[in-house]
Amino acid sequence: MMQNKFKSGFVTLIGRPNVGKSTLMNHLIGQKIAITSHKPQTTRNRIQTVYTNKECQIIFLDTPGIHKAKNKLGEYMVNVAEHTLKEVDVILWLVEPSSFIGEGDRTILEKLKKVKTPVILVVNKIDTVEKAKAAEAIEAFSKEYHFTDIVAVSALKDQNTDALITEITKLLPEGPMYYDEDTVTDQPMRQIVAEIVREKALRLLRDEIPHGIAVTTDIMKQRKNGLWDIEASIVCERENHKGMVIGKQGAMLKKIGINARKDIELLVGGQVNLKLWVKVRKEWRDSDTYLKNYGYKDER
Ligand SMILES: Nc1nc2c(ncn2[C@@H]2O[C@H](COP(=O)(O)OP(=O)(O)OP(=O)(O)O)[C@@H](O)[C@H]2O)c(=O)[nH]1
Ligand SMILES: [Mg+2]
Repeated sequence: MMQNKFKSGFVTLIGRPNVGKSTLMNHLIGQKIAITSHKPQTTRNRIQTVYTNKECQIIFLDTPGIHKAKNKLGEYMVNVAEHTLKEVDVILWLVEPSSFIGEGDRTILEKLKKVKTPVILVVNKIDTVEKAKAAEAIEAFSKEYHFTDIVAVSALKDQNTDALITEITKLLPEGPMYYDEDTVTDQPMRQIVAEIVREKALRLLRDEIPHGIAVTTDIMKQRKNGLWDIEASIVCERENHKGMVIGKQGAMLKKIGINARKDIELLVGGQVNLKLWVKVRKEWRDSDTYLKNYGYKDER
């Protein structure tokens, strides 16, 4: 009997903000690497993760939601997402289960029409609608583009995600294992730590502040007894935002720290002593220097 050859390749997840790209990627790889929240524009960088089974290795690229940029950070984010379209074997386009195709999705459609890469339409969040609604969405979208495949899933409830892996595998070329089978990500540890802190801030803070926040990991050292000493800074745009991040008698900052520490301990597999600082950097989202300092560098 002929042995099937091993397959491997790169797969990007793109779509409007908040459609569930990061949630889906985390579920596909079986571990939480990308941060998620109900606020749009959560992901700001390309997050690379690895899925491996007996037949194939898939390298997923989670990307920032494509939106109308309002500052240099936004431009950077959209650029990161669009850039991946040209460097992958398969594109997963995530959409909400709605038959209304808005301006945001139309913009993405135009971009997809310009590339030759196979596109799988992923209708996500099917747990939130009746089956008929999901079918209507599929019909509406399939009129607009010739998708290689269409898969309806619930990333959150992990519904039908196996089918998605099967469809992706069909489209991958023969190729080597790029990473050993235990690798889940090659994102630097310090970056994941900063992202965890940002996630907790995003989830706990009022709407106006989170978008203006950046987090850096300043110190990360392990003591001989195994304990990790970690210091991170939360950067915000205004003095009054700093006050809100700290909260009454430090209550908010404390909450962010407690939540973040739990996740970081799971990540490093040990005890963590986490210290958080809060800084103000006015208009950092429009400063090339600050963007670079906070890890939002131009890809290429
Ligand atoms: N009910 C339901 N909610 C979902 C599903 N997938 C994601 N969500 C929720 O949708 C919100 C956004 O999820 P994310 O994964 O952060 O979305 P994203 O597309 O990565 O967003 P950006 O990074 O901002 O572009 C979160 O509150 C998720 O819990 C799903 O299948 N069903
Ligand atoms: Mg995301």
